[in-house]
Amino acid sequence: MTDQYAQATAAAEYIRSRAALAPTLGIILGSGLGNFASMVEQATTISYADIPHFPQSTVQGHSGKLVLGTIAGIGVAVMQGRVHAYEGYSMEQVTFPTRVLSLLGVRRLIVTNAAGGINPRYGQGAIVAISDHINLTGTNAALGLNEPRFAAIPGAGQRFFDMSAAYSPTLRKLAITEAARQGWMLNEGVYIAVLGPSYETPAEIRAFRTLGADLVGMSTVHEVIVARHMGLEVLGLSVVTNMAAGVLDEPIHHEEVMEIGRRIEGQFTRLLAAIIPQIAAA
Ligand code: R1P
Ligand code: CYT
Repeated sequence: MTDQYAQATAAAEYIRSRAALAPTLGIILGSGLGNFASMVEQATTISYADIPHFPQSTVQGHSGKLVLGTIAGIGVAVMQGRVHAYEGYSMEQVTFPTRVLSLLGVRRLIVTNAAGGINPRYGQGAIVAISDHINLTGTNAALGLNEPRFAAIPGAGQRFFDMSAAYSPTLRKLAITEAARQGWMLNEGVYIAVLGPSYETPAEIRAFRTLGADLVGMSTVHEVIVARHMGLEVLGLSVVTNMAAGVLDEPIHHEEVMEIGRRIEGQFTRLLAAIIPQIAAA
């Protein structure tokens, strides 16, 4: 087994050598949502390929760049794209960037994704705050020897850790209030994660609805599990890029997923830009 802590420390040291600024807020941008990174001021952009041990994004719509700088004066580390287990990466590789963000000083994390809408009340293009998740990927991000040195706050970094408020109710409420202020309703929903890369079948989606899921995707839960292991506070936002299989009688394409991500960019950017200073102050 690799020494993930040593590797993450080396990656964080390399990033610090390139960017003086210490981020306190991390943002992981999902499929088609990468353009948000252009909001970063005083930006230093680092390719994942240049960072020691960092996994490479192989999926379209995930450009594979880490952007460090400020938004509204807050130090941020924005990941333009993520890696997924279905790309063939191990749990250690999938969670590596989240571990590195924490070592850089990130204590709050906004995870975003493109998701299929299971809840028929959602429309295509809806932004939904994740209230909880169901990890149906068949594996767990914290697999392997426990590494207490990853604790970001006292008491974190334990072998067994609580997931009962994994998606911070405080941060969620703040996002819901801000959306209402901007004149729209931010719904909450449960995200179910599958391994992928095949999209779900209509029978699976019917089953997931029965299980209590509102959204489906192939990411996020691993990042959130290690974030909670380290004691980071998490806000999760999904963009409903398509209705899930069988909800509408239409096939699902990744092109459409990316296209819808780009289409809601304005609304997504306005929400994030407004909540970032509030999250930093919360
Ligand atoms: C499928 O279109 C891709 O969209 C979602 C799925 O997880 C999958 O990777 O992307 P993100 O979750 O990375 O946003
Ligand atoms: N859509 C998506 N399933 C979907 O239907 N973006 C991920 C997974």
